[in-house]
Amino acid sequence: MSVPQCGTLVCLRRSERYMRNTVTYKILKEHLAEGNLEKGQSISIKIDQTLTQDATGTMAYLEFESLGLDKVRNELAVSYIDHNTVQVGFENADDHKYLQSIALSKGIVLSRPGNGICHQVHIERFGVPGKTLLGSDSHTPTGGGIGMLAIGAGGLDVALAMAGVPYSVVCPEVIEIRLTGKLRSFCSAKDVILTVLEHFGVKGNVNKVFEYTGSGVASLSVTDRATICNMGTECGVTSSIFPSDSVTEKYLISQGRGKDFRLIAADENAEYDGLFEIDLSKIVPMAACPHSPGNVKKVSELAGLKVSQVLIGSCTNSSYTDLYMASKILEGKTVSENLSLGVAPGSRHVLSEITKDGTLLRFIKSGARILESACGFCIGNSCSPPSNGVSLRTNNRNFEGRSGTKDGQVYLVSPETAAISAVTGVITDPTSLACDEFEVPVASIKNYDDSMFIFPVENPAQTDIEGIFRGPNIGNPPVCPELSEKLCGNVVIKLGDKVTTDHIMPAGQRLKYRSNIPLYSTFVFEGVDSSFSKRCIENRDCGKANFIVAGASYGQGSSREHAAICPMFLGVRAVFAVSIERIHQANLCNFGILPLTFKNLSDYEKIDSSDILEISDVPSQIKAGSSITVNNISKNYAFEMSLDVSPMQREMLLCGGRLNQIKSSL
Ligand code: MIC
Ligand code: SF4
Repeated sequence: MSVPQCGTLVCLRRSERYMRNTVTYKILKEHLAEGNLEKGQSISIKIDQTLTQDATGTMAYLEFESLGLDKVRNELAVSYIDHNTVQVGFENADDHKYLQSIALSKGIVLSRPGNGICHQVHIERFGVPGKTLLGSDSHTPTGGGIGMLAIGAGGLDVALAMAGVPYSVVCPEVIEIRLTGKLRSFCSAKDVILTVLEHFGVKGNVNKVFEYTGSGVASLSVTDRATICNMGTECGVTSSIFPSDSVTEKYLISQGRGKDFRLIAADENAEYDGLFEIDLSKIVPMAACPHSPGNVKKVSELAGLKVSQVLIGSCTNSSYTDLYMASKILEGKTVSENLSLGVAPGSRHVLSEITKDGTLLRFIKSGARILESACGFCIGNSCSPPSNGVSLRTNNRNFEGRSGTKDGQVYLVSPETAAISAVTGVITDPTSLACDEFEVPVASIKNYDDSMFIFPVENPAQTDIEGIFRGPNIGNPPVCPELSEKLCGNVVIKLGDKVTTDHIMPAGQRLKYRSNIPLYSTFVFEGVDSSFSKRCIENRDCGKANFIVAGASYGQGSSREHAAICPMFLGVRAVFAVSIERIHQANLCNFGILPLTFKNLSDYEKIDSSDILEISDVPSQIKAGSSITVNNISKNYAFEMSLDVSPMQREMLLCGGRLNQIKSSL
């Protein structure tokens, strides 16, 4: 059977009207603090809400502490504990205590471990259409599902937003993704975003927002929309957003938060920088194949591949609807004896809902292993697949080694594809199911149980935790070195394209060292080149600079600022790359590392690992403009790199990083 074509990309010429009339620009305009809403220009926007999670949160709060403020200054700050919930050793437990105590002291809402994954819970309890949200997690744009302009950033940027400092960002291009039609049975939101990824890929989409429009939007629930916005991150966009409509209103009412509803839609005459049209009725089940979310194929092309493991959950696909659908597919069947099925509900609320309607029982009867409502397998801290095993997962990232098994073959699929494949033991197209679609009951919450949040109190001294707790794993906030007149040193590593922050700073079993920079730094590029940190330390200790050379799309994936802080600690002073992803570029600037991009691709080809490079008159070259002259001492030639940074980033590089720059101005 030939598969219908479902998407077309059309480029439009930009007109002045688009700025006023898209959802993105309406929200940006309401929040504009500095600059003009001209695409490509540097602007600053007021941030209403912030979120952190524990893996990035400890550092973000150490940085916030170093600003010396009594309380957070933004409307709402929420600290979630959802990533490091595996407590082998004292480190994670100590970090949780630190997070609880700092939240209490600074006026931050704490979501306790067990309450669920930050993005799922934030949509449920705090997301408000039309507001801005900055989160120290790259999947913060999940909030776009409820009509928020939600952006992922490094911990320091979030710390500053909590201090009331406007967030600086490049005014984005807005790409319209126009949806028509309605999804067919057993095709879902995950298949939509995988179709988007198939077209846009994982690089080349920096400084864009994907804005969803069209008659098909109304057929998608808020959690479907959240799934789509969540994985827009994999394309590298600044954010993704849906309008706020009657579906949003119903969702908020179902969460007991009808008062937070506000209608936001693009005007009829809104114009965009590009258009991608998707007829939902032509969407087919899709899968992202190893080892990139952009390596997308149709499930039908993969059918029959033997599977060792199936995992349903993560911030992408762990809503009530996702779990209900998967459980109905599993009903009355037992998972194949050659594989293991795990299910992690996205929140405590989802977990409690599925206990009421038979969903949980259907999972248990099918032989599924019920996992904690947390990131768990997605961040590689549990459920690693067997060697070379095929793992089918509903999460958003399948970078090599992220699962904890270096040669694990991770495929990203919808809950429907995951569930049917768990029964057959091989990759199976769910549309081959010979039955009608199941009606998903609409959950209506009378009394949402907020008891696993700890809300700020007037007088923190009256509570149990006195002062701020610091275990031995918690270090001090990082200190950036002063900028030198001359940088001279070795290329310590030469990398190819699409190096992710998981390559730079592994998570999984190393995640518990997030609060201990000297120790965590010893694992930089661990899986790529195990002697990297040792070489860097030797060079650093004899006063030499370390340089990283990389191909296109360096630093894609996670927002973890540790991928900049730890290299900085090891003496890395500049990254020379073909291109650098948005959040990582900002993190490099925040920690005083020069983010340089090649003007000529041939210069990338010419450099070899261990070449000695020299940059003279560094401060004056940074001040002078966007070109930096570099000498390759080993090969005796000079070449030009671009320093493509905003005026504020230029300032912070001159100060040796953002922390140094900001302290004096608060
Ligand atoms: C991820 O999915 O990679 C993470 C773990 O959520 C990260 C944050 C982190 O590294 O702590 C992210 O997406 O930003
Ligand atoms: Fe957690 Fe995975 Fe979502 Fe990151 S992508 S927030 S690790 S569930």
